[in-house]
Amino acid sequence: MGQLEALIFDVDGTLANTEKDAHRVAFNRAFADVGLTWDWSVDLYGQLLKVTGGKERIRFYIESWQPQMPSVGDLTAFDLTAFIKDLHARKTQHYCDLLANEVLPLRPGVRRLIQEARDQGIRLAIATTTTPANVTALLTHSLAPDAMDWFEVIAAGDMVPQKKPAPDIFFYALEKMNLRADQCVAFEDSGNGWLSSRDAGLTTVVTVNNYTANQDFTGADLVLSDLGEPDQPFTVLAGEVGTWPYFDVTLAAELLKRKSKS
Ligand code: XBP
Ligand code: MG
Repeated sequence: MGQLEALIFDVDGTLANTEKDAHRVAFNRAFADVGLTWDWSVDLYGQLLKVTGGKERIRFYIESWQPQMPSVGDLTAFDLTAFIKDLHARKTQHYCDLLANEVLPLRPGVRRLIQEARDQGIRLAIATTTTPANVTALLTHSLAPDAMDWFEVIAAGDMVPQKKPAPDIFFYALEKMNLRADQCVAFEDSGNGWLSSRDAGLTTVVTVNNYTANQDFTGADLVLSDLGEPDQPFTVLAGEVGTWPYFDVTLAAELLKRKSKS
């Protein structure tokens, strides 16, 4: 079992609560652009989140909620793919505009932990199913203008054939960093994300949110309300942290050490 070398972060739901107020809103704006009356409510979006990836989510919605939509039902499989691709490109533009215009706050402890890792020479990476442009928008506007340079690898979207819950995106990030799973700690917020990091062999810390609090994280190394801050301790939902009030680099290293002994 290795020494801690890197932290690998999921983006949506982990760095910030992007789904309800940003991705969902952007999807609805894209639908309106092309004259569709589809409205993804907060509740419906919660159901749709079981499918990762925006294009895949739109397809799942059409198949399950709009099966007889004539303009879609008459299309060939190729045309449906092109229709979804166009809709999704509009959604990505809306998402990036939204994050540029109203800054979405990072979740508790995220900025502190990233800064601490940088100060201690711990390497940083991103592993997400979202589109690369969305990662740039969030990191640049919500973390720091030069934050893209802080991450050695940004593994995102269609860079791998299979999105989460498949482990491919984490394997991709590990390969690019030339690291083994036992040298890294991953941060996730969802059941799909946890399955992905687990199957990549990564020690995983889950920080839940409103959409994911009731999902199954059996086997995760730690399940927390959030990363916590010195004046705003986390709540531990599963796992053992002793007296640690908030998540820091030392606790990440401790989790790897514990695993090597088990
Ligand atoms: C995040 C997602 C993403 C976004 C949409 O999952 O599922 O698909 O909702 O992004 P995770 P795109 O946090 O597990 O990576 O529309 O750009 O695909
Ligand atoms: Mg996520």
